[in-house]
Amino acid sequence: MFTQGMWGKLLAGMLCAVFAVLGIAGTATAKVVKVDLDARITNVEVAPGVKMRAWTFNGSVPAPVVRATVGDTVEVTLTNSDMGSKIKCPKSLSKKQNKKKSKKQVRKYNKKRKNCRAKKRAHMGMAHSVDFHAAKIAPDKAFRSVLPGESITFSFEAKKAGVFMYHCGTGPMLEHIGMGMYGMIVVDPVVPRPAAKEIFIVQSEFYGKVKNGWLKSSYEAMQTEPPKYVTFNGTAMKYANDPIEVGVGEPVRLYFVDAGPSIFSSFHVVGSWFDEYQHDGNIDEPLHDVSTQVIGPGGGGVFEFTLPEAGRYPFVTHSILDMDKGAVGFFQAG
Ligand SMILES: [Cu+2]
Repeated sequence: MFTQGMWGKLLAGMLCAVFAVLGIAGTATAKVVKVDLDARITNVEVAPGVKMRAWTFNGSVPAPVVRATVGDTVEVTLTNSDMGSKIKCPKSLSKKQNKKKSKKQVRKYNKKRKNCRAKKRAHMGMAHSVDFHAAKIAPDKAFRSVLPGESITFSFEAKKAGVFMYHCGTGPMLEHIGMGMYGMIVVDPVVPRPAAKEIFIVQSEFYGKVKNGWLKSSYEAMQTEPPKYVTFNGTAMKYANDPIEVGVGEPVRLYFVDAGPSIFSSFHVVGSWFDEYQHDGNIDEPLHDVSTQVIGPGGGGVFEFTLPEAGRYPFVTHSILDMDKGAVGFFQAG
């Protein structure tokens, strides 16, 4: 979980930090927010005791929360460090080598070589890109794919306050998002929102079968199967096992993104309702007194609420099948 208090630590701890330097564009306080994203493969925990070899930005799923203010220039540099595995496979047999081996030995050797080459193909470095939903920009230039070892830099002005997804947009996008390449950007209004406890949640789902403590994810599973896990911040049951502490009556602001790739969220807090819901974090036209809110893949919203008395309050996607797959957590009040 990312809370307001952890924000500074999170930034400082990232190998590829998201940091800001003073600039001159926009309002008097506008700045340039530099965002360094590194596309690389990392092992992550998608459920208690279950790991996955994920495709990531900066080694985590979801990727770090990026934060800017309306008027800021967001300068994104994406470096593609996904060089794949250096797997060496046996060479094909020469005629001379072939003659020296029995038919059974040749079959065994060729099978070993074929399996190795398939494994190598599956772990080859590949192109990646990054698409920011907070940007109004020509995507064929800014969001274009970069090959392993290359990088791209582009800038956009944060024009609209809100909460937005960013993700790899390289095809097949289902696979690149399904493997873990997404995060959240929060754009604050120039006049800051009132003080509140801030919580950042990305819902997403993972596909495949579990074998020996590893989720074997695949593009085919994403196309043909229901998800194995539906998660808040990348791990099934994360906040069921480690509840988020909230003060009784304390104003809570929850920034939410549904990264998908394909499952809608129906977000709800048991025992409370949302005093305010801002779709995409749009401060101009909030809804009031919302019990349950649908947010589709690629969308986001800001929930404002309080917990009225001491107790344990589940927060869930009220799409119950998905809740049972891991999209449930607790707020502990008092
Ligand atoms: Cu990608």
